[in-house]
Amino acid sequence: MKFLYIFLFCLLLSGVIFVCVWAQAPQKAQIAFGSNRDGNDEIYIMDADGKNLVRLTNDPLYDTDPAWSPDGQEIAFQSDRDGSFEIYVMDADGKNQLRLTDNPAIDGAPDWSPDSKKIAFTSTRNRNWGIYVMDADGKNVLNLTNNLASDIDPVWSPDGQKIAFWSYRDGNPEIYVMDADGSNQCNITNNPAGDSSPAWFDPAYAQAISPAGKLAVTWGRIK
Ligand SMILES: [Ca+2]
Ligand SMILES: [Ca+2]
Ligand SMILES: [Ca+2]
Repeated sequence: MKFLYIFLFCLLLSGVIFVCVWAQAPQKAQIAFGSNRDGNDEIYIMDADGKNLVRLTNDPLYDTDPAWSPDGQEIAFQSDRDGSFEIYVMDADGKNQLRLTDNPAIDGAPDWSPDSKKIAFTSTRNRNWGIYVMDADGKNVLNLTNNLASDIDPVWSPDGQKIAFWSYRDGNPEIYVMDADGSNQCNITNNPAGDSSPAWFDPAYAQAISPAGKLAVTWGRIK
């Protein structure tokens, strides 16, 4: 009888392991990009080797600047299909295209938080370019920068704690970092030349999200 229980327990455990590993199995690498190859700007995806090209948007106006949610489920982008540049989101296969912003100003440059729950973006809705953040469903829009100079191109840090951007507030383009709630805005370049287009890299985070690392963590937790 004890043998039977051990056998059933092992059977159950192997099932749990299979489900967990299957759920964590890395998806194939894909690239989203913008192109006007079909007559106007549209969003496309393809495999990392350029194969299996699929067009996701199909309207006569601009659809640009795709940003894949870190969980791989959705793609945010900007479009002026409704008259003003707004931020939209769609499933990664192009279905369920949904407008998140609704404002006569220009809204663009979406960037997802690492947990896929928020989107940072740039907007001209308050006199000039500023950095804003909203929930992934478009609710709770918050202005994180509010000054007379332009603040643009927010990029979320891999740990979700900070947002980098660039700003003209000190007389020439500089790279700034702030907390994700907009506090502690700090000029980290501070020189008379133009400094722009920040991009994050965090080695600890890169290891944590690599497919091999993910699998190892999963197995380690089950054991
Ligand atoms: Ca289009
Ligand atoms: Ca708008
Ligand atoms: Ca500078």
